[in-house]
Amino acid sequence: MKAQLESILEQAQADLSAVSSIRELGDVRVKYLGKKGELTTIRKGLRDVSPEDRPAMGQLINDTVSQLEAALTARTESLEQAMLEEKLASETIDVTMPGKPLAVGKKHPLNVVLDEFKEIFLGLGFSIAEGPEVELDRYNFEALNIPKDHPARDTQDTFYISENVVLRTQTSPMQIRTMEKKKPPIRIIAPGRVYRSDAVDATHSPLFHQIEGLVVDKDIRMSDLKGILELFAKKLYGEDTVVRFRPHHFPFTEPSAEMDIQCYQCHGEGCRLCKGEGWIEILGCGMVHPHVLEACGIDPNEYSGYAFGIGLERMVMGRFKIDDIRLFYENDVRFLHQF
Ligand code: 2U9
Repeated sequence: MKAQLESILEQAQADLSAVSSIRELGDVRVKYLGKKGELTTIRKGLRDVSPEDRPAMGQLINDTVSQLEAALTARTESLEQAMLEEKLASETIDVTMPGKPLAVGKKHPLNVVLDEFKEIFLGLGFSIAEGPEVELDRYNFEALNIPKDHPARDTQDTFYISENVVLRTQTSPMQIRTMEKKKPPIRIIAPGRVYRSDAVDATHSPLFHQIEGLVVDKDIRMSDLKGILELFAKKLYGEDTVVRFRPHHFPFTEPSAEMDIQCYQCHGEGCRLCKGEGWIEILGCGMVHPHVLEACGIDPNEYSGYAFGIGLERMVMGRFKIDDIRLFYENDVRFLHQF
């Protein structure tokens, strides 16, 4: 019996050194200590041993079982340790590997200039107005001194949603809404998308952006308008910028003007950028028409105001020498990454 137990223990130790997983280890345990395991069977055979030999035999079996249990525990630990080491080795991070390049976004060129514009006017005490892109005819036209039969409506190529609802053709309705709600002094800029049913080409798009400004207070004069726009031009185009004002006509301002800057490329000599003119048209402006003030419930005898409007795309195209307006809306990263 003693020899038999020794040989079982020897065999079990050999089996244990051959296992390579916790599952196989379980199989070894079952083979020797399970219900029908070899040691369990020997223990059952004790009942056939004579009573005087039984205690010594029992002791021998118990010692063998203990040794096997100890061997099983040791092997479990060594297997677990090996598995842990393998896992750690496979999960090691090589900190010297080059990182994956991160695609960093860039500000859209329209936003580059719009943000500079906002910065300048916020610094001058203006606030930013916002409003709907789908507008009532009343705000887009009527209140701006453009009645139903006015020829200016033809030039605006309006998208009509219904008879009295349009996609705004200018950002001016935001100023009308502000004047309706708020008493002067008013000092706002209104940047945003506008829509005109234009045929698409290198300089026309049915969606573009305008920035308009409006100041209404007591004693506002044309000289205030000229002063603020000259200051704006110098901040955006450089301190040595020269400006000029030419008379013009808009239904919503009287008198009206357009502001040019002397060409920043040829300094007035005439070149391709300014089409030989020496001057580049930048914006339209004027004193708010008394009809417009009246339409918003502001007494034109008490208050006066000035307004101006700029096409953002045109300004950005000149600044960055972009020759096709469509590039702004295609979101081609090769284009966007240049600004
Ligand atoms: C109110 C009263 C008057 C805004 C103005 C212009 C002149 C102008 C154009 C510039 C290029 C539009 O994008 S563009 O084609 N705009 O020339 N805009 S005065 O006048 C206003 C606005 C609001 C209540």
